[in-house]
Amino acid sequence: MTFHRFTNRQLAEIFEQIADLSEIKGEVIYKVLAYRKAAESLAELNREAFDIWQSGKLTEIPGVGKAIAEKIEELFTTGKLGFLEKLTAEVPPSLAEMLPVPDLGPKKIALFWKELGITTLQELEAAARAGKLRSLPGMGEKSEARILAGIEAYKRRSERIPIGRAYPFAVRLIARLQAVPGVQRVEMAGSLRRGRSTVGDIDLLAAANDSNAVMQAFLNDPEVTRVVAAGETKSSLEYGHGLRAQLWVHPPERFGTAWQYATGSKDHNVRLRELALKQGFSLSEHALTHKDGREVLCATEEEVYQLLGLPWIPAELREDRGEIQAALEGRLPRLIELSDICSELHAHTTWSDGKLSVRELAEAARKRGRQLLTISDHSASLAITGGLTAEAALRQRQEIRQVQAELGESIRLLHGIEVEIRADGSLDFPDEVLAEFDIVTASMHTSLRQPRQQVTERLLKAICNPHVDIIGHPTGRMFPNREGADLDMERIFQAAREYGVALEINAHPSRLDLDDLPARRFVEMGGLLAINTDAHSESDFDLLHFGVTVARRAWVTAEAVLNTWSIQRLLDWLAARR
Ligand code: DGT
Ligand code: CA
Ligand code: ZN
Repeated sequence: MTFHRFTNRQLAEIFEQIADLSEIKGEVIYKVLAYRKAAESLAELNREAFDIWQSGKLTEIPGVGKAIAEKIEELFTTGKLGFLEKLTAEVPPSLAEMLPVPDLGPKKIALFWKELGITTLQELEAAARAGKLRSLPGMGEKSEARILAGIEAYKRRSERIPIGRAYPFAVRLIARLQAVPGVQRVEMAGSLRRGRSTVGDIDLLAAANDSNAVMQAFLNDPEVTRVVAAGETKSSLEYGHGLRAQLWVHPPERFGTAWQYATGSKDHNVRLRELALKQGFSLSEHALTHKDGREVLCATEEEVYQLLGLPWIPAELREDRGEIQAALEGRLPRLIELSDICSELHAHTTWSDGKLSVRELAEAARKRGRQLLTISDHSASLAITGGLTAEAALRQRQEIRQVQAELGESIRLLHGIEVEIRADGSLDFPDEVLAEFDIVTASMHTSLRQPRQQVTERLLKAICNPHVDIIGHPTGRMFPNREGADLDMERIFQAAREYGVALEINAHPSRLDLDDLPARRFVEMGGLLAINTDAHSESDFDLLHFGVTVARRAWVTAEAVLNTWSIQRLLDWLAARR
């Protein structure tokens, strides 16, 4: 029997769609919520649901009960879902696209559909402009205008913002707000502080006794295009270039509870509030409050967690992925830190598409305290980068030796290569050429849209090559809009662990590949990671923190990351592989 291997993402989308359409249909809310919960849980799963199904354990997935498990099974066995087919025959699927529009709930969507036959956002906008909504039951001129404004806001609101854009913007904003008199501190909160690779908006939190001055400074920024909300403790803005930011201001003695709240995630906060309740507290944005009404103010987050009997939990872990349980049991990992990194294992020079010479690159790395730098230019078949031929690599090796002699012991240089994994899984250089490099990173840059089976086999072939030490940016994804290859990660991870090949977390914010969940899974299996900047210019070295943040979100300790090892240990590891 052949099965239909739906990915977790596909399954999540299916249950999300069922939730949306059931809600518009008027299904009881607990059923709608159950579908949503299942969708979320499937999307966050760090193993393929298909494999879980094959071991007969679908109902062990949080939020997956008997009814949902049966639907998943029907999808795997038949490739279809009768329930969804019936539902979409009843409720036009395009209606679901209107749900995220402000002021437009499921009830109104159903009303417009049933009364006016409206099934798309464009039709709705046209009807609102023509004044056709105001005469419907429960509607009026005002609610019609609100819906039009909601549609406009929705269209203006762009996609999630890559962290590589949001972070530097937030750093500048913080510097400006910190300079306002009376402001004690300004910090990132929300998904930005938790280090997600994309953020919905920039959340900032300021400590000040009087919010007025800092709020005014926030609002009176020439780049602001729209004030979404302006209040004493919270304001929210849009900027011309599609960024959104909100600022909370709290008195310093309440900063801890406020910062904890605003950092989220929402799910982490929900769990924490449950824990607080069990201990006779209620926890809000403003304070911990005893049952008897007495407030306990917390100036720091440490106090909040301590009062609940927990160690402070690093922001990157606050995703409700088991961190509170781990904290309760005293087994939070000692997360890797930026300062643990001493080697860069992936960087480019003018020999391919980098901007710096070997000497300049080495000096840039040394200036940032790296003790070891691998020069790893592209190999020849990646023509757009002017990659190296085997013969050019030999000349480059001479130059690296020369620069090493000039720089002495201040930094150790390795001669690496970022060898192209061709569409058929073969590498750009024959074994005898690869054997001459100190370290070999193999990467895919082209034909990423190959079918799952093919692209997985291709990468497996590279992992099994005895000369390959690291796989660079394993999926090839790029923000904002290139999806990674459709890899069977579980097989990749097993092979990489078996052959002792490290997988990269590419720190460039347009890549962040591997991302947090797969990296966590791989390390839990015993795999090794490398965190590299893939520097093509001097300033690229400063992007390393983005990669470390991904690793922290993946619960990774320094031990699992090659770049934290002493030079001797790294060289021994490489020697043992040769
Ligand atoms: P984003 O902006 O979509 O990337 O995600 P977040 O996590 O930054 O979420 P956002 O911006 O909606 O809210 C910022 C923080 O405010 C969030 O991380 C936690 C807190 N928060 C928001 N809504 C709620 C809520 O309903 N309950 C609780 N406990 N916290 C909330
Ligand atoms: Ca946010
Ligand atoms: Zn590269």
